Amino acid sequence: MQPWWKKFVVYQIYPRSFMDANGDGIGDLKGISQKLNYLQRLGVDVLWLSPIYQSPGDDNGYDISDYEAINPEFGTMADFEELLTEAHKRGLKIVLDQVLNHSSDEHPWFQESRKSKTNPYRDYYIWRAGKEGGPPNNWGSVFGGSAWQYDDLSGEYYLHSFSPKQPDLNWENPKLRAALYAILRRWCERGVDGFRFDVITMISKDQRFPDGERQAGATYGDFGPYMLHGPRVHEYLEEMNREVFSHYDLLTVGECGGITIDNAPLYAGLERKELDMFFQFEHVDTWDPPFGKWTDARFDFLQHKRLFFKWQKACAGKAWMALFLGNHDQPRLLSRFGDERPQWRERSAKMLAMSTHLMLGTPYVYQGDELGMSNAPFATIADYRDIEARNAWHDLVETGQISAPDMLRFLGKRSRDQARTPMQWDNTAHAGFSAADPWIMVNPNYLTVNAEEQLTRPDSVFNFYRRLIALRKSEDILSAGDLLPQLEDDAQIFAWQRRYDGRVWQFISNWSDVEVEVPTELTAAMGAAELVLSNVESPVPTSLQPYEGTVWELKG
Ligand code: TEU
Ligand code: CA
Repeated sequence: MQPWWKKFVVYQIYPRSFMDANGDGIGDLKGISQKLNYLQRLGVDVLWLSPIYQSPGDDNGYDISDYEAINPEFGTMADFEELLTEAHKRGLKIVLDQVLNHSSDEHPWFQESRKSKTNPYRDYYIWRAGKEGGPPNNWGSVFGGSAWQYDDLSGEYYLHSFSPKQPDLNWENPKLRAALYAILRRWCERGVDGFRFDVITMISKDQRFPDGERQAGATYGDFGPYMLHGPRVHEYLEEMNREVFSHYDLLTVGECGGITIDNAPLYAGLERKELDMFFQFEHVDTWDPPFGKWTDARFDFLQHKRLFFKWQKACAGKAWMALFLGNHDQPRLLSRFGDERPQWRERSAKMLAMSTHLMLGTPYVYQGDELGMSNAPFATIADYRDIEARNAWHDLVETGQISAPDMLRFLGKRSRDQARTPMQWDNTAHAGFSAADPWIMVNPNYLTVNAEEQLTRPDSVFNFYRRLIALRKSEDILSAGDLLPQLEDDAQIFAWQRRYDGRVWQFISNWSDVEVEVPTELTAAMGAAELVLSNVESPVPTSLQPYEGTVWELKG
């Protein structure tokens, strides 16, 4: 029997921006409960909630100060229990986000750890003496600045891969690991159905802590080789599996930045006992010179296609992959890979949905993508809320490296806040998200792009997602069939076949805004093909309209 999650679709909720029930401008757990019928209607099976725990909010909840308390902004444990019960009644599973690479500096463990070099919690974190009047090595943090913070209470530095308010936990310490596993077990006992593990590829550090390679002109060195896929990461995951996962029926997915086709079968191998599936980020973490992610360059279609085919081939029969084009750390997928212009908005949103849901793996829908939500017109840096955007402004604009207009353009294309604007429920004030001014601006296009309008319109993006999700339930070919890449060098068409049990499905899609002919190598087999699903009216197998996506069953 296949594990249940192979036929399932996961929906990611960013609680701050999903639905505000108590009118304080911040989404909350009661808000999610109110929208369960909507999610059930969409047909998704699993809800992954971005962190809901107590947190000072330096990184919107990815800085946890109590792994077992609910953030009061989101509600109470009773609200969580009600959400869990109501979700389960509707056949919806709940997967929690676990941030175990680091905690908040306000976590009691860290508060203790700081106190002295001999405190019993000292080794819950990574402390080192400085070198030559500076930090222990040259590593830079993901959010800018050094990855080490000096703490004068004990005269040592602690490691923080992200913000200084997110000290890295020391997985070398068996007591720390046991404490984390106990936390996970208690959530399982409460009835949660799985976990998404934040930056899980980073939990094991090279204990030599050497300097990292420094790009020309850069202030800091790269910690990558010493922190990604560190020496003990698989040992830890096997241990966590043995201590926690093996006792429950769970879905576990790793946020596996930097994962490669060689180590993916270790992290999420079908025969391994680590994680069920992994996220890879090669198609979204694209870097352009000279400022890395801060660029307004359009994505490269051929590169995008080749890397998905690479991953699909590498996973076949070996590992299981999570499929996605956007999440809470990325701009809106429609703005990035599709076309926002009114004539193409809905069609390209549907085509992108097909290209994800018709692959082999488990599709993830990020909240609002099922409506074709797009990037917001943030006008000034004051409109941005995210620590990454604000730090980058400080590091790059205030130092004169990038002009303000250029940086605003780059942020408009790449900032994480693009995915964090409130869900667009209807065309009333604040898009029906809240009775108050939301914590971050609403995209003004909510007047036309909203759930209420789409629920009743048969050809809406929402109803197209519904059909696509239903297809995965009714047709084993999508969850179990092989995937055969086609036209690997074609600059506009993304096409593949799925094959299972003697049946063949042909998917073809046009990623450009001009009509294209379908090459004869594909049309030759399409003679008696029967249409399964399309995003255009009256599709013909020999040519594709702009942003057309169609899937056919081949006969004979
Ligand atoms: O993200 C890990 C991560 O390194 C990136 O997604 C990063 O935030 C992005 O590339 C910056 O451009 C996870 C969470 O998903 C993210 O929200 C957190 O900020 C981060 O970990 C720290 O917990
Ligand atoms: Ca609220």
